[in-house]
Amino acid sequence: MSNKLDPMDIYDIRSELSDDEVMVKDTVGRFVDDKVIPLMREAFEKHEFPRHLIGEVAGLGLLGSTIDGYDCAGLNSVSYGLICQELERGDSGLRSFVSVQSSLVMFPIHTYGSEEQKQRWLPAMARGEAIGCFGLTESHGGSDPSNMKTHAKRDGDDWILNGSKMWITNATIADAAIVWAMTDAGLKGFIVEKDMPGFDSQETENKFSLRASITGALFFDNVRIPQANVLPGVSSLKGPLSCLTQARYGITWGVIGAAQACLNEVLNYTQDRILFGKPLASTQTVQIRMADMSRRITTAQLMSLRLGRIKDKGELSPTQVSMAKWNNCRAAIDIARDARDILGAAGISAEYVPIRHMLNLESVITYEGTETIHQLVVGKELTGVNAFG
Ligand code: TGC
Ligand code: FAD
Repeated sequence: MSNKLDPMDIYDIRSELSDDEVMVKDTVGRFVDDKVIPLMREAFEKHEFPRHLIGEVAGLGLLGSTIDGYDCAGLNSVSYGLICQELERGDSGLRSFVSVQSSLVMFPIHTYGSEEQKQRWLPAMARGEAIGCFGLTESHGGSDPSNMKTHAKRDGDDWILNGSKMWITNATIADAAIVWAMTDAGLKGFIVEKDMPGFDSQETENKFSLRASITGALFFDNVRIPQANVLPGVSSLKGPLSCLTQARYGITWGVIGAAQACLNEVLNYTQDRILFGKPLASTQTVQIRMADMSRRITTAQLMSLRLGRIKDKGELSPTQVSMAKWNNCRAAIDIARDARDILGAAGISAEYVPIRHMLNLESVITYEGTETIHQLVVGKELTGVNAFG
């Protein structure tokens, strides 16, 4: 039997990519193999985000990569997806950093910001010299951001911001936080700068997931924000939700990378693991389990590629993103859990990647809309009935 298919790319997605997209994938892939994978195990165990990688990530043009101008790379959406996939093959934490900076901070500044805000923040963020975070979730329920308590009141030319945000990626290293708050004039986005009096952040410790990523809370105690720091283009929840569509799209690709890393690990392991006198890879049940991983990865790849092509045509619907975020996160977490099991006791060791990816994916399937939220978005599309209310 021929063995010509790439086990990580059974349907030859690579042949569907342009030369530029292949170059992006291979360049980021090499960076991940050489610089990211060797240090992620330790970073995860030490509960540390490898900050020194920010410069290299920026140097490769991976921050705000789809933005045209402002020192950004101006890549298409498929390239952005491939970047997420390759980074998350290393670790979801580094992909999270790039997702937040690109889709949740630079995207809203670019899409809804004033020219002055764009000039001030985008080039610095593309170079990794300024870090951003995105504050939407509050302690009383992240799934329902319309029930937001954080609020801002007009005071002359300024706004006075009060409230708090929880579970915020990059919280304690951010130079600027995009903070969503209710006002008498509807929901607005504020660029809160790290040195503004009354603004504080605190890291969330003891996480069992995304340990190589910084997560924290943001606190606002009468923070005075000048009008110049308000995003002029947002007046409703649609603003932050549109940012989530960008980040969720990237996640659909990212989790494919995590799943590929897990499949790759068990493909290797089961060749050498001899049980009952033969390699584990030769048993029917283990082959079926690995074939199922491959089937699910292939389905996810096809969904994300199609999504990217639709997005590049400007025809993307948030419901299509929800379906892929649901499908691909579910596939990846199931693959990681099954890969961990195939490794037996070794599967609980950090020496092998599945358990780290499995633990990370518990966050990834939760943030940017839980699985249930995405199922209900699809249900609403199909039935026309809103099950959230
Ligand atoms: P709803 O009435 O449905 O919508 C309000 C307005 O927004 C529009 N809209 C969207 N627009 C763009 N993209 C989307 N995904 C959109 N979803 C809705 C909608 O058309 C409407 O527009 P208009 O013109 O009619 O005003 O709002 P709702 O309050 O009923 O909520 C719907 C729901 C539940 C889907 C939404 O609240 C939701 O998505 N909840 C989940 C929240 C969430 O995902 N939070 C993520 C926080 S950030 C994060 O997790 C970062 S992790 C990053 C990392 O580390 O990688
Ligand atoms: P809840 O909203 O309290 O949900 C609890 C459970 O109820 C879930 O299982 C959910 O699916 C279910 N549920 C909700 N609604 C319904 C319903 N209508 N019917 C049935 N079941 C329902 N947020 C940010 O704003 N910025 C960030 O940078 C960010 N980074 C994060 C990083 C990490 C590591 C994590 C874990 C989270 C991060 N989040 C961030 C928060 C994330 O978006 C929220 O955790 C997520 O939206 C879910 O909110 P919640 O945790 O409050 O859960």
